[in-house]
Amino acid sequence: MCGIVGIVAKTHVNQSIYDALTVLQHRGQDAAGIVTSDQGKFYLRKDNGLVGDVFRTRHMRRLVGNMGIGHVRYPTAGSSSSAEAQPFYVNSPYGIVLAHNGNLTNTADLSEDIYREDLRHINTTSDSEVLLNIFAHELQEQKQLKPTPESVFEAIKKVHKRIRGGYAVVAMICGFGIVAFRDPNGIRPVVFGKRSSDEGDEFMVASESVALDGLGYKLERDLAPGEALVITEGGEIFTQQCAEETRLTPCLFEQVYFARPDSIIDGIAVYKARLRMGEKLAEKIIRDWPDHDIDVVIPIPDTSRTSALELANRLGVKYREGFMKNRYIGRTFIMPGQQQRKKSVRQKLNALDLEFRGKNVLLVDDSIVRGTTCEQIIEMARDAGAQNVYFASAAPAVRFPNVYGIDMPAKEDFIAHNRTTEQIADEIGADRLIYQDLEDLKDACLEGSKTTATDFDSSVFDGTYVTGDVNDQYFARLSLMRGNSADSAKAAVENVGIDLHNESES
Ligand code: PIN
Repeated sequence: MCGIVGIVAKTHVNQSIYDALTVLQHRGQDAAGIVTSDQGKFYLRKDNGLVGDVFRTRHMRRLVGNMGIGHVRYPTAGSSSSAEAQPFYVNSPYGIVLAHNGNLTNTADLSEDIYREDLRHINTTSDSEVLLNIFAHELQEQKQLKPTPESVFEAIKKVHKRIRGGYAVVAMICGFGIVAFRDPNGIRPVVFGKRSSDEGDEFMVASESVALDGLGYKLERDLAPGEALVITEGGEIFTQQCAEETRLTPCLFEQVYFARPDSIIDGIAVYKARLRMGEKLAEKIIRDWPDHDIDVVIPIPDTSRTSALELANRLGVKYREGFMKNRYIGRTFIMPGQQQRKKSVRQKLNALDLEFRGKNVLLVDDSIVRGTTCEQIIEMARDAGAQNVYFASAAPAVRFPNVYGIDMPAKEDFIAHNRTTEQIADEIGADRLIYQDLEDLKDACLEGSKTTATDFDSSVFDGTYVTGDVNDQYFARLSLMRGNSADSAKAAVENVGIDLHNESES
C-alpha cells in the first residue's frame, strides 16, 4: 500500500506536503518523495526511509513552489531500491511527475507495448513508471502545444482503456497543474478537499481524508470510480468521468487494517466500521458459543482496539489493555523478512501478567495473514499465566493474494491456506478461534454509512477479483517475477545509474 498527496496552494507547499505525508505514513514506511513545481521547473527529493528521515531542512529549502505532489511507499516485491521511490518523472510531453497507490494487473503486457509501440524506455520494475509512460504517451497523442483540462481528460480516457488493476494516481504537469484519477472500480481510495485563503481557494488531493484534516482542508468528496480531477496552477478545478464502465467496489482491507480510523473512505467512517466489526463478532460468539467462559477481552494493539472495545461491550465482559506496545518500533506487518517480523513481536509487545493470570482471555486482532505474530502472542499470553487463550479476528480468514496494491505473501504462506478454522486454531495454539463472517464484515462497513457502495473488493477473503482479469496464469507470472524482481531491479539501476534531478545529499 502507498499514500499519495497533491496540493495547489497560494504559498509554498513543501511543508504542507511533508505534513500530509507524515499523516499518511501508516500507508507506507519504505520510501518517501516530494516534487514541487515553480516557474516551469520541478524540484524533487525522494529516498528510502520514513518521511522524517528523507526530508532534511536542506532538502525542504530546495522544494520551492506553490504546487506539488508527494508519496509514501509500502515495500512490495522488488521495490526496495531507492530508484523505485516515487514520484517518477518524464520530460515529454511538458514534463510530468506521477505518484501512484495500487497495482496494475497487466504491467507485463503494458511494458511490452510501451517498448514496441510507444517507443518509450522504462528504467525500473515499478508499475508506476509504466503508468506514467502510458499517461505521457496518451497526452502526447493529443498533439497540443500546451495541455488543457480537455486534453488531459482525453488522455486519461485512453489510459483507463489500456490499464487494468486498482489505482489512485496523482500527477503534476509542469506549468499546468495537478491531475488525479481513480480506477473504474474505485478499489484504491482518493479524496479531495478545499481550503480558503485570502488569495483564493487552495486544493488538496490525498489517499485518505485524515490528511486533509490537520491542514485545515475541508473534505469535498471522494473521486468517483473512473473520474479524473484537474486543478490548475491558478486554482481552477475541473472534473470529468473518464471511464466507460464504472462500479464502486472499494477495498475491504482498507476498512479492516490499512486506513487510519479517523478517515472516511467513500462515505464509510472507518472508526464506526471497526466498532461494528466488534459488534458483529460479539453477535457471532453469542450465537455460536452462548455458554462461553471469556473473562476478559484483550486487543492486540493497535488496529484491533476499536473492534475489541465494542466486542467486549456487547459481550458484557471486561476490556483490558493486556499488551503494552513499544511505540518506537514500526508495524511488524510491513517489515520485510519473516525472521525480522518474528523477532520484532516480543520487542514490540509486552504482556501485563496481572491481566492474564488465571483468566480465560479472548485476544482480538484485525486479521490473520501468515499467523506468525498471533502464534507468538498466544504463547506470550500463556507465559503470562492465562488459563485459556481464545482468539478472534475482526476479518475473515485471508486466503487469497491481493493484486491491487497490498503486498501479501503467496497463498501457500497464508496460515489459512488449505486449513479449516480448527486446524488454524491448532497451528497458532489457540483454544478456540473465531473469524468474522464475510457478510458480517461487509455489513459492518455498510450499515449506517453514508456510502453509495453496495459491495467491495473482498478478493483476499473470497478470491473474487473485481477487475475480472486475474487468473492462474497471472499468479504463475507473479511468482516468477517475485523470484527475479529483486535481482533485476538492482541490475537495472546499477547498469543505467540515472538519478533524475533528485535533490540528494550535498
Ligand atoms: C497490526 C495490525 N495487524 C496485526 C496487521 C499478522 C497479521 N497482522 C495484520 C495482524 S498494527 S500475521 O495495528 O499495525 O500494529 O497473521 O501475518 O502474523
